[in-house]
Amino acid sequence: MTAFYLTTPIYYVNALPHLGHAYTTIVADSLVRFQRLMGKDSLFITGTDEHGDKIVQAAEKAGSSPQKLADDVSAAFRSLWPRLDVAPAGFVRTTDESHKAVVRAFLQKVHDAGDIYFGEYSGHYCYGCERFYTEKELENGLCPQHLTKPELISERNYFFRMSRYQDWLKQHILEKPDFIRPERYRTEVLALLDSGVLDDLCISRPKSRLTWGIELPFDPQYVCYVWFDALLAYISALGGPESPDFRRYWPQSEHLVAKDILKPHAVFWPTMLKAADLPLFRHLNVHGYWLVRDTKMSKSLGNVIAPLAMADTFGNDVFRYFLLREMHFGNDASFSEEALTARLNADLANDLGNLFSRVLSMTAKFCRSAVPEPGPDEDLERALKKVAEESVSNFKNLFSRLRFSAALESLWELVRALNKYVDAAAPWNLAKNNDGERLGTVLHTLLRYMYIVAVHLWPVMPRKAEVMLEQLGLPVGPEGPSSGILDREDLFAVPLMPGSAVASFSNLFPRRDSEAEASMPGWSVTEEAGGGKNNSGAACPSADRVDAGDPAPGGAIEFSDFQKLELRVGTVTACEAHPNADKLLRVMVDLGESSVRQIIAGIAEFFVPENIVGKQVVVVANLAPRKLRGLESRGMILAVRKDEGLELLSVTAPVVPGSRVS
Ligand code: ME8
Repeated sequence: MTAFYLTTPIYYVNALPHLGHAYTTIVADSLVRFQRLMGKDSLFITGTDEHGDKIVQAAEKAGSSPQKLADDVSAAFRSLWPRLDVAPAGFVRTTDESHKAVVRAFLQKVHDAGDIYFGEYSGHYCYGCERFYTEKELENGLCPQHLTKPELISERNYFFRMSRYQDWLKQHILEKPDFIRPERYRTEVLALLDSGVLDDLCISRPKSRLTWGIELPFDPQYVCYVWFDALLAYISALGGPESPDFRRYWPQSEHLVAKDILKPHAVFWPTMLKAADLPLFRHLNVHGYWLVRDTKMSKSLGNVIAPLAMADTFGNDVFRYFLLREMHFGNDASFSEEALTARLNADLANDLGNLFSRVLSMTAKFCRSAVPEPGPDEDLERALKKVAEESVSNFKNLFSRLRFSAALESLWELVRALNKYVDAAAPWNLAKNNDGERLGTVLHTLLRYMYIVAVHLWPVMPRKAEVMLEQLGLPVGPEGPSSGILDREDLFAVPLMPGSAVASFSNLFPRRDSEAEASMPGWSVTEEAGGGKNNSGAACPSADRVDAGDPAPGGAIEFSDFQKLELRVGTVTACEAHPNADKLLRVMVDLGESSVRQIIAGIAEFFVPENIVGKQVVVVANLAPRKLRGLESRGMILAVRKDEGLELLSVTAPVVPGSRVS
């Protein structure tokens, strides 16, 4: 089995994990899950970078010691990952003894080979960046990253002969076009190598100035520069260059970083490996920055996004989907709760969630939730197959090249085609006309492709994909679908057995409408404006309010007022109790649109939910959406009072869902 080894940066312990760290690590997790489904023996590692001035200063500021700070923050990173369903195979701390041993051996080897020398250096040192800047690199005399004045330091130090490898590195990048990707970062590194002579790298700090680091094996008066230490975590995570895991995984290694640490990864790291006579990694994958409403995230601006808060609000899977879908890998992206809500409502609730909801409720209604026997394919199925094959082939191709957003967009072409197929094949008409064979073909086809969608989504949304597969009667364990499944020739030969049970109801992605929620504090279902019970004849509570501008009950309205009303007949495809309100039912109504509507109706005391499924009802279809006890209602079902009960308005003979009442 081919191996696949991926690393995230080894994060500094001077700050708690934020959205940026979560993004890189979620990408790593998704990519490794994807490669596993492609049949590779895949793993990724992450960890914490704990040495250096930056950490000493942060500890001082926090009134702590570097060790205590490192212990606390490292633990915060480590415990975050499982909560985001991120499963690294290893977690390196640069203060681990095993890591220190790898660093010392590496330093000794490069020193013995003559690529580390002792010399005098004076330069502009920025403590924030932990590096010297040349005159040329400063902007108006200030560090370009921190906009602070660097200190002029002159001291004797150890240097790595990096300049020696400049031409070799350039040649390597030219020969391997995807060594650094996307292209814009490759171009940036080539421009840097072309702009002048590469300086040698100062790789030590005298203990008189800094003790919090790994002591140089050839001079106890010095500790190692933090980058020369941290980059080696990618190797120490595998047990060092002599280990079997190194031999197995290193030839297939890839790194994942953001643009902020391009130079250490694209210049320091390959030259270090070359000097130590170790093979290079295969790819350096560089992504852009998450901005918050187009502004850089920063503590001082108070806009640092805590990943857990977002994952708690939206759910892990929605959060993961959003991050991969919204950022075009390589470019910056803007984070906002509105953007997250929009993706949730459009892609997940409307497209994917509704597909599952409507197909499973139709299978419940027409086939008692048993997978039907398929008949022969017709043109509609042949066209769908073409879309599906193209969609998943593009998905795989794009995902493996880290073009996650485009890959998901490509998978959504299939999701949207499936919704259109429902509309075109109109299973409700087939049921009405007793065309059992064709109905079986249509529902079977839908269930099969829903399985294909769920399997492809597992790397991005593992928990939701597991629920989808369970709903389809094809559950998988926490390890997910079987390794290599996406690479199989017979991917489309889905193991759906006619007669096996599927779920009768699905509500994968409840919509969110924060504005509507906020605008309706204390809204009560049972109390209308005038007090007592509603007797307006409306079954949906969203019409119960009598606003100041409403005509008085019984008052005349103009014909043009009536024309504003869009009344349509719809078929109830599913119904259940509202999770947070005794008097409400959550009714799913098929109005012949691309997706089924959710209507929250105050009729729970009059109806058993199952008894409404399959009925045709009259719906006010153009009512503005409102949120009722946390669920969005998109319309109103009409009813009429009868004695102590309620009758739903209906038609005397079945009509096509969506037919207009006029
Ligand atoms: O640089 N958008 O650690 P670090 C996207 N210890 N990703 C972001 C981001 C943002 N706004 N902010 C941070 C270090 N990241 C070194 C690395 S590796 C041997 C040593 C992510 O804690 C992104 O992956 O500053 C970035 O490269 C990394 O966090 C920097 O993490």
